[in-house]
Amino acid sequence: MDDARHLVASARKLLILTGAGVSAESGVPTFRGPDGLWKRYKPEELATPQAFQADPRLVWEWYGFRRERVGACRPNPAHEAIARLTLENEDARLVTQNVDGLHELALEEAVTEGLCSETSVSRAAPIRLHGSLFWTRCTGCDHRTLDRHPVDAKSEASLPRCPKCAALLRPDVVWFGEGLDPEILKRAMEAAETAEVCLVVGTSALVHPAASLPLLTKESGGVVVEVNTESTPLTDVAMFSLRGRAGQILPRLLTVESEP
Ligand code: BJW
Ligand code: ZN
Repeated sequence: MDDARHLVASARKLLILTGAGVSAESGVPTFRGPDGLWKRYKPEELATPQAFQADPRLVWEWYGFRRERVGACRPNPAHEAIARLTLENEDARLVTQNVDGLHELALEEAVTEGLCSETSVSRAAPIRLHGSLFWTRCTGCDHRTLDRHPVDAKSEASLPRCPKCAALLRPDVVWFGEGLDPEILKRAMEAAETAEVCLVVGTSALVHPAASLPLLTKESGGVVVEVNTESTPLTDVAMFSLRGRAGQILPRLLTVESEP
């Protein structure tokens, strides 16, 4: 832990890549853990454009359920430690696969507590690889909107529709087989290529291109540090792999102790 803490603290450029495990202690179910299943469906069966085309009501029901569940969750000490670090360190970047908005909430709470200004919050905002649970986009036109309302998924007729063209709205997230926003991916890849340390937290590292970002850091001469309750395909690539809960490890890992 001490060696990893010194390494992270000494990095001039730091990339933090997070996955569902960082929100597990907030009560957000991970995708592939024991509580990752919803009804009898695996996330891989619902998070696809094919599933939405075949049964938009079912897919919206799942997203409505997740919106409600995530809407009641609060950031945990891992989100808070990351928010503090990215607010204090201009050369730290946060890239997240999560769609739950808890990193953003931790930043907003830091402003409310007077720990930082609105300007530093926009600089520290996470690069969201897979979109957001609380945004929708139209399947027929370019309309996109923030939407925190409960979803009425009783029937196909009650699903949310576009105010501009009346086509079905869909969650503004990236499903399997869909390309990531090229501009967002470019920013994430640049951050990975220039990072001296890539700190990977709470991801199974199975989903690409997100899981390839730490490899970019390594190929560019940087090092990888992993925090996870279990080993992953990145464990062998990492210089340090810290086994345990993000909410317990990150506050210790990211706290710079002042010299006596
Ligand atoms: C804790 C903890 C605690 C628990 N503390 N840790 C290269 C190789 C092979 C395949 C591909 C490839 N490149 C692309 C692909 C295909 C595909 C893919 O990756 N497939 C693999 C699964 C085989 N990728 C795609 O399709 C991507 N698109 C793409 O590449 O497009 C290319 C293209 C170009 C041009 C035209 C068309 C296409 C898109 C991927 C989108 C992923 N979307 C989802 C759903 C988002 C919306 C939603 O939320 O509903 O994103 S799937 C789901 O997985 C979600 C997550 O962000 C993502 C990653 O999951 P994550 O975060 O790792 O969670 P878990 O549950 O897997 O892991 C949790 C971890 O936490 C575990 O390790 C625990 O141990 C740990 N943990 N508690 C610390 N307290
Ligand atoms: Zn529309």
